[in-house]
Order: sequence, then structure tokens, then C-alpha cells
Amino acid sequence: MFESLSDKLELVLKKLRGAGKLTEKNIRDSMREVLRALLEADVNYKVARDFIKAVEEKAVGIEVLQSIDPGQMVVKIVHDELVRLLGGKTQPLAPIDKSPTVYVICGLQGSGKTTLAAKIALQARRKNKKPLMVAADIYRPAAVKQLKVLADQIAVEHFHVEGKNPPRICREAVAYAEKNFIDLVIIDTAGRLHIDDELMHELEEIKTGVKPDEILLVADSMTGQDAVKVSDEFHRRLSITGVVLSKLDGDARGGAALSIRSVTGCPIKLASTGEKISDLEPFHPDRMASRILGMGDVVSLVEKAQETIDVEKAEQMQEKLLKAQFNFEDFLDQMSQLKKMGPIDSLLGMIPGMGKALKNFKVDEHVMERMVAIIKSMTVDERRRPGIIDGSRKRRIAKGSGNSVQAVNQLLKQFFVMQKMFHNMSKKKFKGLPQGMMPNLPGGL
Ligand SMILES: Nc1nc2c(ncn2[C@@H]2O[C@H](COP(=O)(O)OP(=O)(O)OP(=O)(O)O)[C@@H](O)[C@H]2O)c(=O)[nH]1
Ligand SMILES: [Mg+2]
Repeated sequence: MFESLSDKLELVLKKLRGAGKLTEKNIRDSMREVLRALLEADVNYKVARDFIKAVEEKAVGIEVLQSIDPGQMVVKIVHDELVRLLGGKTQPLAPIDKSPTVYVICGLQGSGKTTLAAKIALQARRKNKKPLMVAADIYRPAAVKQLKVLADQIAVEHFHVEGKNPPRICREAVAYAEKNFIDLVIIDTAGRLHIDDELMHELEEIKTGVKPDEILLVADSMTGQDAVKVSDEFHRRLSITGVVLSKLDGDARGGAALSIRSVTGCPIKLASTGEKISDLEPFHPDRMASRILGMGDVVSLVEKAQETIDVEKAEQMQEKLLKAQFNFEDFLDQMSQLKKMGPIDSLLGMIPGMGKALKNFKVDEHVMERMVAIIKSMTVDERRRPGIIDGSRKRRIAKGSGNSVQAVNQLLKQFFVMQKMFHNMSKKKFKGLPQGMMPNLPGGL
């Protein structure tokens, strides 16, 4: 699926990449074409319009990186927005950690509920959990038999009692599970042609009776916008906990997948991708976005370039350090960068010679905060030329930052020790930095 949407998006974005320069006009023109492609893929109109608006806003104010052409940046923005639209992070099912955990499966007729019950049971069994498949569809004559056949195929126990209504069957199934060391009860409910009150009420009763850990709605992705409407209705009536997109192996245009999360606010948790019982996967928004866009190489290229900016900054800093030109302004700059990068001790430790020199320099957050406060109380001139800080300036800085003169002295002393150390390093004609000096940047560059 998604092929036609992918092709169209690729075409539009290729044109934009060829344009070389990004202008508001060519961004807007391209976005109009992206909008058309989304609507043709049956994406909900409001969702598509909001999507375009978000991409446009980000693309117009884009900070273009040297090594990347602007069109490639737009591809990355579209990709990130797609991931967001699909729900961001992968959302796992509720853990099977009670005896029993209960999942209820609901949805329209023929959407793939019974198949899903078997698929989930098989995955649970593979994790060494003991599942129980419950037939709560008493309306379609062959429904109970179909569930039994599937359960037998994967050697999973099934449960049904003749002559009782579905809420009763479900309650008895849970009671049975409690007594028989079942880890996961999977309740397969009756399909409905459309949303009707009577069956909805029955589901509400099941929900009250068994207090499920998951209520999964199976939405047939082949039905496009209908799947979105159905999900929305079910969610409003039952507060479902997750959507399962079924038949993603078919030639659906993708609109349902792209709209459901945004319209209902309910996460898509699983993707059912075939008729075989093993065809079930967690729903990964980022992988799905890459598939839709079909431009994984461009996306990773831009990510790399974005990381390189940080590398360039860090390299400039190293040069300054080695020339012993760094001052308190750089120090402040580094502090904020370091904060973004993670544990300070480990970062400092990666700089050769630094670990030893700073052995007694206990890095804790309070000390850092105090240092920043002191530096911020200096004038720009003092930060650039710490040598001019005499006694009266020290007293002023101490007062301004709420510290003692001693603390100011200590900071200055540390600073001069560091400066001297780097000065010595540069005198030894220390050229280039060995591997490992760079802090670990995100992405493992
Ligand atoms: N290609 C494909 N077919 C699927 C998928 N999931 C289910 N099916 C097929 O869809 C048909 C209906 O599946 P069921 O699991 O019986 O659907 P149901 O929702 O239980 O149907 P009712 O109980 O009648 O409401 C069957 O032929 C399944 O093999 C899927 O992910 N991909
Ligand atoms: Mg069924």
C-alpha cells in the first residue's frame, strides 16, 4: 500500500530539490501538490490541511545547512511531520502481567477480529504466556467454530458456553482463567455491519464486566475514511485503548493510517499485514513514515548534517582551547552545550589530560550552577579578559551572584589552571585531537 502516495510525494519533493533555492512561493506550490496527493490518498481533509500548514511553517523559516540542499531539508521536515501524524513513538500493548490480563477485540464485520485474536494468542504463547481465546460472538452461526479451528491450529485453549449472552460468557471466561493459571484472556466479539446501539451496549456491558486492560478496535485499512469514522465512534462510546490496522498488505491508499491517530487521538498499536497467523507487527510510526516517503537516504543525510553542525562548533571550541584563547564567554557557551549532551563528568573525562587535571574538581550540578551565576555577574569585558579581575571587581562579582569572594577566587584559579594546561599542550605542538576526544554526539558520529 501507499505506493501511489509515495510516488506522488517523491515527485513533488524531487522537483523542489531540483529548484536549488527555497522561496516562499516554491514551498507553497509544492505544498499544494502534497495536499492534493494526501487527499487523493484519502487522508481526512482537516488532517491533510493541518499537516501542510505545519510543514509550510517549518519550511519557510528553515535554517539551511551548508552541505544540504534546501529541498532535502524539506523532505526531512515532511518525514518528521509524518511520524508525528502517525503517533510519534511506537505504543506497545498493555503488558501481560496479571493473572489474567484481559484484551477485548471489537470492530465491524469482517475487519479481522477473529484472525487478530489468534495472532495475539500466538505471540503470547511465543513469549511463554498462557493465552485463552474466548468466543463471544453468538450471532454468526459459524463464528464459534471458526475461533475453535484457529485456536486448535496454534494449540491454544479456547472458551465458550452455549446458551449464554456475551457479557456472561466473558465474565465466566475470566473466572475460568483465574482458576486455571491463564495469563491472557483474549475476547473476540461479534462483528457489526455498522455501529448499532444494541451491540454497542453489549460491548459496554462486557467492558464493565471484565475490566479489560486493552480494548482494541480492528480497523480495516482498505475502507479508507470509513475506518476513521468507525474508530472515532468506537472511541467515543467505549474509550478504546488502541487501534489495530488490518489488511495493511492490501492496496489501500493509506488515508486511514494517516488520519486515525489525528482524528481519534487514540494510538495505532498493531499492524496486521496478512492472512497468516504470524502476520502481525507492532505499528512503528517512523518506519511507516519512511515507507510512505520512500526517501530514507535523504532523511538520514539531513540528520547527519544536523549533527555535523554540533561537531563543527565543538571543533572550533577545541581550537580555541588549544590556543589558550578561550574565556568565560566560551565557558558559559560550553556549559549550556554540555547540559544538552548529558553527564558532565563523563564528557570532561573524554578530553585527554582533563580527567587527571580535574581530579579534585568535583562536578556536581550545584557547583555548575554556582559557576554559571558567578560568570553571569561579570561584565562582558571581564568574561573576555579574566586577567583584569582585581580585588574590588571580585567583591562586586561575589555580591552580585550571592557568593563569597572565596568562591570567585576558586573559580578564577580553576580557570587559570585550565588555561595554563591548554597553553602547555599547544606548546608541545599538539596537533589534532586523538579519537575519543569528541564528546559522544547523538547518532554516534
Ligand atoms: N490480507 C489480509 N487479510 C486479512 C487480514 N486480517 C484478516 N484477514 C482476512 O479477512 C477475513 C475476515 O477476517 P476475520 O478475522 O474472520 O474477521 P472478523 O472481524 O472476525 O469477522 P466477523 O467475525 O464476521 O465480524 C478473513 O478472510 C481473513 O483471512 C490481514 O491483515 N490481511
Ligand atoms: Mg469474527
